[in-house]
Amino acid sequence: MTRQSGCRCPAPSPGRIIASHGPRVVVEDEQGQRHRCRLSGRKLRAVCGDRAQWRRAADDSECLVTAILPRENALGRPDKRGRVQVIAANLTQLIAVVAPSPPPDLYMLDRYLAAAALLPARALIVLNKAELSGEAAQLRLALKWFTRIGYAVLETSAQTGAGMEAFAEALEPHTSILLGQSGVGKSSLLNRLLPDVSAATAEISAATGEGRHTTVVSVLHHLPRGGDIIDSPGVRDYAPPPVEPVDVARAFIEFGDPAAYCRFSDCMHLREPGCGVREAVESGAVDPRRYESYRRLLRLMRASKWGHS
Ligand SMILES: Nc1nc2c(ncn2[C@@H]2O[C@H](COP(=O)(O)OP(=O)(O)O)[C@@H](O)[C@H]2O)c(=O)[nH]1
Ligand SMILES: [Mg+2]
Ligand SMILES: [Zn+2]
Repeated sequence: MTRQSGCRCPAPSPGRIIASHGPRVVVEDEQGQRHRCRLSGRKLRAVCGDRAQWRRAADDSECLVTAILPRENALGRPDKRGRVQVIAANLTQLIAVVAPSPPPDLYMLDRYLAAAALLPARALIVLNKAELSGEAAQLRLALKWFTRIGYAVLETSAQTGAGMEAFAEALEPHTSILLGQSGVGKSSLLNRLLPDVSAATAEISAATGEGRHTTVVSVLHHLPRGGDIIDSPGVRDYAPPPVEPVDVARAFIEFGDPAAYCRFSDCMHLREPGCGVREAVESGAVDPRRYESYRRLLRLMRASKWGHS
């Protein structure tokens, strides 16, 4: 016996956070059993996707999360006070959903992809409402640039079900999160993947004591074909987390090769002489819109209270 004879506390075992609402969480153990838990200790913070240690309290009255294991990565967003609020942890894939309506915002798409590059996690672009072929034509053309620089693009229709097989396959080996402007069809896609998603969400939310307010609880769902998806209300107007201005260039993956030709190793690709990235923009190898997007994001990071200039 390694435990002290006076303590009747059961030993902690490993689990994963599948729902969180403040100090109330739901942990799934290694056998797939779910336990309603309280975070022990004021400093503990847990989000969906976290790996945790948990145990029953000595009097068996409740379960306690005693530790959060180190995170592989964490997706965060600045809150109103400029502090980073973590939305989900241990993600391997960010899915940026775009659609012909509402009018697509490619600068926002760049920011989702930037967040994926910095996490780091795989990025997948999903063009939903693809059955609206006329309206989708222009967006499809714009997305060719993203394919060219190495991003995976899938077309789906949550309405007709087209493309859902390939989408489910792309989700299989990953823990993913859906990002995208309001109205692009994130909830509809999730419903296609998991027809009983609202029932599952309500059940898990009830376990966190938030039964009625299912829209405020983040939930990790297991997909029938394999893979997990985190459904979080916290990503509606998602903006990428604070990054150092030098990190912004890293978030634009196609700048990597031309940046090797910059005269200065700390080139910010703005007005410096001998800039490989600006030359690539002039020669057409880098999309001028993406370069403009880089400058906008850099300005945003410098102006924001979270940026460091
Ligand atoms: N035509 C079409 N409409 C869709 C498709 N997917 C979702 N919608 C509609 O788009 C609107 C917004 O969808 P919703 O799933 O709520 O988007 P969310 O805000 O991203 O969660 C709803 O009226 C859906 O019925 C699709 O593939 N094709
Ligand atoms: Mg929605
Ligand atoms: Zn440069």
